[in-house]
Amino acid sequence: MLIANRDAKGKSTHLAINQRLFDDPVEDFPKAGTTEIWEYVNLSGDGHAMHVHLVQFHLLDRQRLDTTGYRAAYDAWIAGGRRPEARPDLARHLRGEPIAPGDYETGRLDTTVAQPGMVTRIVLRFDLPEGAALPATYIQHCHMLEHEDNEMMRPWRIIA
Ligand SMILES: [Cu+2]
Repeated sequence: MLIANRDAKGKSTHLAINQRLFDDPVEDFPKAGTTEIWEYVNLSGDGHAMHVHLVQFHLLDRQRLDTTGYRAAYDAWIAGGRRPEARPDLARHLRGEPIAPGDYETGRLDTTVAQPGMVTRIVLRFDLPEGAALPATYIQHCHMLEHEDNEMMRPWRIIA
């Protein structure tokens, strides 16, 4: 999940996840019952308190990245039509080794800080509440009010 300013002026409250707005079509379809690693790639200058509804997760690690290079590659990918096979390779932009979570953030979480200039990796299992029907829509968002109210929120659609 890319966290970045979405306007040319770079307003710190005008951020987006994957350069999409909340009401844009769902693009992420985890399968119910699967365990997945998701990455928050924070290209903005601030930390963001990323919060996931209905699923608790563990913080796996964080790793620095070359934000300028990755932003250029990502913007070029968007300009080229977001073809899945042409998605920029995040691994090429990573810098240094993964950094383990702090002692205070090793338990089950529903919120973690995506630090600026870093990839923050979380591990989550997409379990469904008893009796829930598929497909189900789960939400993730930044918990800073000015951000979540300015579209820094995206759905996941959980499928069978
Ligand atoms: Cu935020």
